Amino acid sequence: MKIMKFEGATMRDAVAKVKAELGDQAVIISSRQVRRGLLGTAVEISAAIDNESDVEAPAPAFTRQPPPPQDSQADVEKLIAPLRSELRSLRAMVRSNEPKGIGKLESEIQALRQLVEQLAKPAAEPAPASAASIAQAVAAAATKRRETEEPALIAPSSARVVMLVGPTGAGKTTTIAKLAAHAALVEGRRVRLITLDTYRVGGVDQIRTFAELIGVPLTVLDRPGELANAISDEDELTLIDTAGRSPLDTASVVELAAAIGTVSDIEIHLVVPSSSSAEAIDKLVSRYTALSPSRLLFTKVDEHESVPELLKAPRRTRLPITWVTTGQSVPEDLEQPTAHRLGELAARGVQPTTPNRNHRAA
Ligand SMILES: Nc1nc2c(ncn2[C@@H]2O[C@H](COP(=O)(O)OP(=O)(O)O)[C@@H](O)[C@H]2O)c(=O)[nH]1
Ligand SMILES: [Mg+2]
Repeated sequence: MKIMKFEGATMRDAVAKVKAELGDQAVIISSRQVRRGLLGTAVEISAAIDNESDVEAPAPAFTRQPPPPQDSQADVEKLIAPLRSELRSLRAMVRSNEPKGIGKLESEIQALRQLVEQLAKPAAEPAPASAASIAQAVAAAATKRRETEEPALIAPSSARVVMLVGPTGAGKTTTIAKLAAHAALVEGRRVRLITLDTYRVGGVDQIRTFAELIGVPLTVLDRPGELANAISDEDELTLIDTAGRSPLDTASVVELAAAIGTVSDIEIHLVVPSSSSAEAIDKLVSRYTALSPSRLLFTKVDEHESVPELLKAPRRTRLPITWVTTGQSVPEDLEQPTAHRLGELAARGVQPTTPNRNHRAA
């Protein structure tokens, strides 16, 4: 509280001074008449003013807090509005006890959480390429290349002229008969047989018997050089039987190779008895190289409990298999195996109960 004294000629003058100085809130505590000069008097007033009244007085500008601007409040409201409505719908959902909606909501929240976590994660730095990782990548690429270049185990026959070559007694003539029977009797194709096996006594008789039984024409050639002229476009399939010769007789292979030089669309199958070792097969392949056989034909698979070379030889020699033979019966014991079937035959041979025993040549 502040107390001040005011003096006026009259009481009215003194009060006016109080008010002028301290305002209407001032409280007059006391007043008295005082002597002034020899004859004069004056009125003295003591007045007080409460300091707290100052609070009501306008404060200095810098102490005042500015009210939030109208625009930012509107922005906040804008942001909050969708949340409010979301909350309202959530409340409504919970109140209406809608389990389906809640489940959906939960999964949405979960998805959002995952998204936020992902976004929050620092981007993964690409691993620096180390020598080891480069070597790994190179090795993987090489493996892939090897896989794509992996020689085929099987391949269908696609030529119009098919010739069987191979050692004596391998089963060439019997197989020719099976193929001819299948093509002519099952597929109804126009088939011709040609034999070059005039070397061995009885060779022609054997195939002639088959030709007559099946009902297909047979051409007997004394010399391989006559071959090109014997092949006719009118025949849909020409099957050529050849004589087996001594492993030392390379001249006959060269002669045959020369004879077929002018024959187009010919496919040569190297006939391999299933008893052959890997080494024997490789020797056979190199012996017949001049003829460039394109297939291996395994015979007598039925005589073995397993024939691993059915899988190994095609890969090693890069000569796939079209047919295998599984017995002496003509025409039944001939199969055109799938790779899976080839695997079965390689592992277990011909099982007596195997239902697919007689896969007919396609
Ligand atoms: N067990 C069995 N014997 C076969 C098979 N193929 C041919 N043979 C027999 O092997 C022998 C020789 O057959 P052949 O066709 O004359 O052989 P080629 O000299 O190569 O013409 C004959 O007794 C055939 O019956 C076969 O798949 N399984
Ligand atoms: Mg023969």
